[in-house]
Order: sequence, then C-alpha cells, then structure tokens
Amino acid sequence: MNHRPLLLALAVGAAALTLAACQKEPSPADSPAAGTATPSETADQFVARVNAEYKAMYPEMTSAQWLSSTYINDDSERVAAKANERWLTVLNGWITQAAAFDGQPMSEDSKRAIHLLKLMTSMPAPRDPAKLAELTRIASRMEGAYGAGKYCTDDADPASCRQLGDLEQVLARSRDYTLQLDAWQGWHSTTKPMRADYQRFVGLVNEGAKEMGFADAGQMWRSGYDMPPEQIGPETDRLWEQVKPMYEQLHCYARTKLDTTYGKDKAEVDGGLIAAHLLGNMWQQDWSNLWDQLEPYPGAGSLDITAALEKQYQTNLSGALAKAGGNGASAEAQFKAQREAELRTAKQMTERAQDFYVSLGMPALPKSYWDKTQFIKPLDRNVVCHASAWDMNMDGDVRTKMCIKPNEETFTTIYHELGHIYYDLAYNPLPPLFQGGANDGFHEAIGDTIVLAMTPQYLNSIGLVDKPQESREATINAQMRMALSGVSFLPFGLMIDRWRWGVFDGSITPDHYNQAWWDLKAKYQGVAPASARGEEFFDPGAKYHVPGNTPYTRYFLARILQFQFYKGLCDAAGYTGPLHQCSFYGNKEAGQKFWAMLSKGASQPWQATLKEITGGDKLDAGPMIEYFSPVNEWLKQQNQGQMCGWQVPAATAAAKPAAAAPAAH
Ligand code: X8Z
Ligand code: ZN
Repeated sequence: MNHRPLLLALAVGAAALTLAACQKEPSPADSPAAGTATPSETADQFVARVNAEYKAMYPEMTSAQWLSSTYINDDSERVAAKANERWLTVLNGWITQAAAFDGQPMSEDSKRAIHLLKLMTSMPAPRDPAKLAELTRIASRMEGAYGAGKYCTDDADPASCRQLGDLEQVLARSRDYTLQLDAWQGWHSTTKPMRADYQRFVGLVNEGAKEMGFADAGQMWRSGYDMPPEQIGPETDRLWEQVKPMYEQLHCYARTKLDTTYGKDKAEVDGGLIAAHLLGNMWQQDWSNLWDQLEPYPGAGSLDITAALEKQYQTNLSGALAKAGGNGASAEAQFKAQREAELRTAKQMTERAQDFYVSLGMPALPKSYWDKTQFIKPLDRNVVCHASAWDMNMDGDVRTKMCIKPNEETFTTIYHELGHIYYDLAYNPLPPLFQGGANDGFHEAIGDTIVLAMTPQYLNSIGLVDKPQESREATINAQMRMALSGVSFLPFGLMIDRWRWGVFDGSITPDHYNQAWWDLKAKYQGVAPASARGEEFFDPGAKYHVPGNTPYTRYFLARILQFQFYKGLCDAAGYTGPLHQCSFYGNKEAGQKFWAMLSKGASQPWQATLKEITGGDKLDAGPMIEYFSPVNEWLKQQNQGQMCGWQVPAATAAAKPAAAAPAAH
C-alpha cells in the first residue's frame, strides 16, 4: 500500500510536462474551504501558503485514516470519510486558485509545486459537495469492507469464518487441490457486494478528473511521470517486451511442476493457462510459496528463511511460556505468552530490517515508531492487514501497519515498508509539496532494492541461514528464490492498471468487468480460474489496491527500477563481480548515494534523479535481465522439449487491445 494511503497518495508524485489542467475561472461555487486567493498574492506566495496549510491539516487526515484502518467500525469509517471530504474540498480549492497563476512569473520550484498539486490525489473528487461527500463515503466503505472481509462456510456459525490471512495460508501451505480451490473461491466470493460501489466510484472520480481537465481518472494517473501521459502505455509495453521471455520460461517450468503435482487436467485450464488457485498466492502475483515444488536442487544451500523465523518464534514462545509458569500455566497465561512471542518475533524481524538501513549510515527509527506501529494482527477488532507505511505528520511520526507472521514473505515486506519510511524521513526537510517519490515507482522500489541485497551471504551474516554453499546448484537455487517473487510479479504488475485504465476510459464496461479482468489475466499472466467467473462476481475487488484505489503501475515500474538502483549502488560500493551476488550491506558509500537520492524527493523530474544514481535517465530492464541471466539460462534448458507459452481464449484475442488504449488519449 502507498505510504500515504487513500487520502493523499502522492500517487502520481512527479508530473508530466504537458497536461491540461483545469482552466475554469473560479466561481462562487468553487469557493475553497481553506484560504482564499488574495489578489496581492504572488505565485510563489501561493505555493508557500499551500505548503504551510497542507502541513498544518495533514496530521488530522492521517490520524483519521490510521484509525479507520487499524480499528474498522462504522464510527472510524465515518470519521475517515469526513476527514477525507474536508481534505479533498480544500485540495479542489487550491487547484482552482492555482489556475489564476497560469502564465504568471514564478520560480521553477513553484511551477513544479503547482504541477504536483494538481496530481496530488489518485482520487480526483467532483466539485459538487454532495458528490464529493458520496465519493469519500464509498472509498471508506470499500476499504473497510476489504479489511473486514470474511468467508464463512456456515453463516450461522462465526467460528466457520476465515479472513484473508487464513485463506492465504491455505494457498501457501496446503497442496490439496480442493482445499485450495475452496479458499480461493471463498475469498473471491466476499467482494461480490463491492461491485455497485466500485461502479459508482468510477463515475465519481472520472467526473472529478474531467473537471480538472483530464480525459478521465486513468489519464490523470498516467500524468505523473514527467512525460506525456500517452507515452506511459507504450513505455510500459516496451519494458514488458524486454522481460516477457523470462516470465514465459518461468511460467513453463512452474506449469510442468504443477502438472506433476496435480495432473495436467487439473493444473491447466484450456490452452496451457495455469489454474489460478494453485500458484500459492491469492492473486498469482508472487510464487515464492511454491518453493516445495519448484526448488531446482533440493538441499543445495539452505535458504529456508521461513523455517529459521519459525524457529525464532518457537524460542521466543518457550521463553514467554517459562516466564508464565511453564506447562502448569493457565490457558489464559499460555495464550498471553503466545501473543507476547508473536509480538517479540515481529519486532525482532523489524529490527533486522532496520539494521540494514542503519548499516548504510541511515538513522535508527524514532522511538515513536516502535511505540505506535501495528506489528501484528489485533484480536479484538478488524484491521486492514495489507502492509503499509505511514508518515503521520511530515515530522518524524512514522509508522508501519502490518500483520507480521514469522515467514519469508512478511520478512521481505518489512524491508519494503521501511524503504517507504526512510524515503519519508529523508525528504521530510523539503517543502511539503515535494515530499513524495521522484515518481511513485521510485517509492515502491526503495525497500525492494534492499531486498535484492539480501544475498545468502547477508542472510548468513545475520544468523538466519547456514553458511552458503559455493556451487552452481546453490546459485541457481538462490536465483530461483528471487525469481519466484520478482519475475512472477511482472505481468500482474501490469495487468491491474490495464484493467483500471480500461474501466476509467470506458472501453471496459460494467457488464464486462469480470470478463475483462480474466481476459487480461490470461493474456499477461497466463492464468485462468478453475471454474467460470461470471459477472455475478467482482474479482478485481478481491485485490486490495482496487477497493483501496492505489494505482498499480508503480509496482511494475518498481520491479524494473529496483535492479537499476541496485546496480547503481553496487557500482558505488565498488563491487565488480556478477550482479546477482552483490550486497552493499554495511557500505557507507552506497548508503550516501541512496540517501542523497531519497532526499531529493519529488523536487525534480525523476529522470534527473535516476541519472544521479545510475548514470542513465531511462527506464531499462537490462539490469534485471543481467541479474537473472543464470536462472534464465537454466530454465531454458529445463524447458527444452516442452511446449511453452499459452493460448489466450478467443474472447480475449478478439477483445480490444486494452494495453494500447491509453495511447488514444
Ligand atoms: O502493496 C504492496 C506493499 C505496500 S505498498 C505491501 N505491494 C504490492 C502488493 O502487495 O500487491 C508490494 C508488492 C506489490
Ligand atoms: Zn509499497
């Protein structure tokens, strides 16, 4: 989730050079709720005022949002919607006022700040106060519904209900075809009621975007990249074409293995598509959980991080139980000991992640972080478990919100979230309007760059795994571990916004929401549901970022960017070996370079920032391909003689080229 969830989402951080901002004359109906454009105010003074007012009102919004995400109920939902309503009204007011400065003399910084102001929210709101209020209510309701989602096998029995975390666990661990299908279908049944809300939401944000001068909300999202918005579709297509052959090899290998486990008739649907519920992940976006079936050389180099973390939890549990009086302790005392051990393990995992950043010369997290963060899932209420990082006040009150479990996936997510937090801390000294990523992909790539540096050597140095073996088999194993999260993600990172761009521009109509979703999943990911998913379902709503309205192209860009950053930092550290073996843990030169980049925030076009860290100013999948070349070659050998690739069902082949649609604007 975004570092500034829902309300602010500097979702489209840096901005396009040419965009049609709303040129409407201010009218009484536009009257802003905070501040008025004083005729005597210069553009520079206007920007200074907006910066000050923004910073002043910011903590109230983030507090309301924090409460509604960590304490889901009708009251917190209402308070969050109201705070959001106030904020979006003020934002609309500023955007209207900014039009008065078009063509006026102003500093370059003010020009950029005004540009960023217009792209500040990913939820452009209509000016009509009633519609604006409706929009914020729908947004809070959808987020709350996602967080509270439950699948109950017996409606009369609350004990039969499971939430997302439990259902994900089934996909991660069970290898029973039917149990997995039930968990997958169960979660996807919870979002049926969200469809009507989402449809209305789309209408409202489109109205807001149009009033601001954009063709639709999708075009607004694509305008945050310091290049013409119509280039984002082709640019991401270009990157996808670079990496697609690698994904196809991984897909082919995984499919063969799944055929072995479940039988071809069950593992595959139609022309070689993989059954969606068998990939170890609710959305098929990360295949790490298939390690048991996909490990290239079982036992070559022990990289079982989950087992190591589980062991650590057991140690903490024994300690807590002993303190509580051992086996003789009451059930309640034993339960408390268990919770204590869960919290302690989660904090230790977070300390490990912090240690990486500190080793680069970055500061330790403030005490308030440790006091206010949500580390584990509370038991007494619903929360949004989807991980997120929060800057509450642009002044040091930073927090993460997670439901940490002792496994590899959440462990690396902590490193990801701390990337957001360190970005926030680094750019906090900048004026508030520049406090964002160089673009939103940068924000997502910071922690992931660190994750790449979590080599077997690093993991061993922190005592998590045995001393790494130096063999080709161990290298391939280590690479596969990274590919199962990094490479498997690529088409998913692309398809979500292909769907939303189409929904926003009207090429995907509500009566085809689900069909279009699965068409795109087939086309990009090569996966399909095991049973028909008609329009009575709303499967897109089962992925957090759809009800949470977080743009997703950022994650695709981040997957590419993180390898560019990684290579840049390895160079800074003076590393000369094969890219995939580089770790810059403890390297102050790399740390300084990273921090310098983070400190720039959104104050300049991302191309300039990229150049400072990598020497180039273009997005390029080259470093990613270089990194994965050993496992890619290995996969090609494994797949020899296999019919790789898949056929996209007829409906998809006939559908409009959704991927190219944005270029039409
Ligand atoms: O949402 C996230 C982070 C928070 S920004 C946990 N991610 C995407 C997802 O989970 O779908 C990180 C990877 C992609
Ligand atoms: Zn993130």
